[in-house]
Amino acid sequence: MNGTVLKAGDHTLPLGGLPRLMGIVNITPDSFADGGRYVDPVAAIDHGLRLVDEGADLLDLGAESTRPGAAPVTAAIELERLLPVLRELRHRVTVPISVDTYKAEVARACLAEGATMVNDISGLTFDPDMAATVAEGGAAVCLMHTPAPPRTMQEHAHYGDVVREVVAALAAAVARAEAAGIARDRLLVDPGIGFGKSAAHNWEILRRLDELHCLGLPVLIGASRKSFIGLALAEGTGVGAPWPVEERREGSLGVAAWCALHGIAVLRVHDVDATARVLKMIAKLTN
Ligand code: HH2
Repeated sequence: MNGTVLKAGDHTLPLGGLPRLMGIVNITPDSFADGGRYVDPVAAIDHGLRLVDEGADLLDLGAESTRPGAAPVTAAIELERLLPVLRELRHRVTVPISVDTYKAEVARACLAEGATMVNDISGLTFDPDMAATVAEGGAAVCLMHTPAPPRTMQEHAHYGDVVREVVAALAAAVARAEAAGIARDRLLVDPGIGFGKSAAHNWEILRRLDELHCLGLPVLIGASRKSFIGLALAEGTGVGAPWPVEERREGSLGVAAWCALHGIAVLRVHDVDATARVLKMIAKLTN
């Protein structure tokens, strides 16, 4: 994938070397890893600025937790949380700002306020207006796989061959995007680690990352601090499983290193500083 770029609004982000880092800003009371820490707009803005200082190439603003079992929030609540943060950050950072939403109304309002990418966990399936909204806004879009909305997705964690089924679903999402007029250089695909998948499914997808490249599009992976990492860390330690979220940093970095060695274009991470340091070492080893 050397020589490829991601276009997001007027931004052009070169891809093809080591992964780009997408720093997570969760403006939520209940996100699984950092719920409540950045629900205050000032704290969220400071966090976004810090992530960019630490090396984030993109920011992903989210205002609705999509952890397993999470209840949806209204578009009005999402916008109430997102807009003050977006309005400030868009003038204070030069990196593209993505909004993590599956609601076209939220995406449209954020694109009008300076966001240039939509991170849609549903791969353009939950809201019939999303594909046109992204196309009209000239935005980039991350097409993620989930078999169902967060509240019920773990009931759908049943696959024959998880990688083949996820690839087929992502190919359908790409077709939806192209039919709506979204150019391929505005697309990312994401297998949706932890979304309607067991820990075994997540490891299977990660072991077989190379197969995701058959779509011919840059791949984003969001594994940071997820519970399958906490479960793996607990194995053989006698400590109750899974390890708590604040103890999953090294595990997340291990997975990030693996992704970097398997052609992943973008890593969606909480710990930008530490991940950037891991990538520096990998750059030395692979150049
Ligand atoms: N994971 C989460 C949210 N959005 N988007 C993409 N494209 N890929 C992911 O793996 C992904 C995502 C869940 O992580 P987080 O935002 O930290 O937690 P929460 O949903 O509880 O806010």
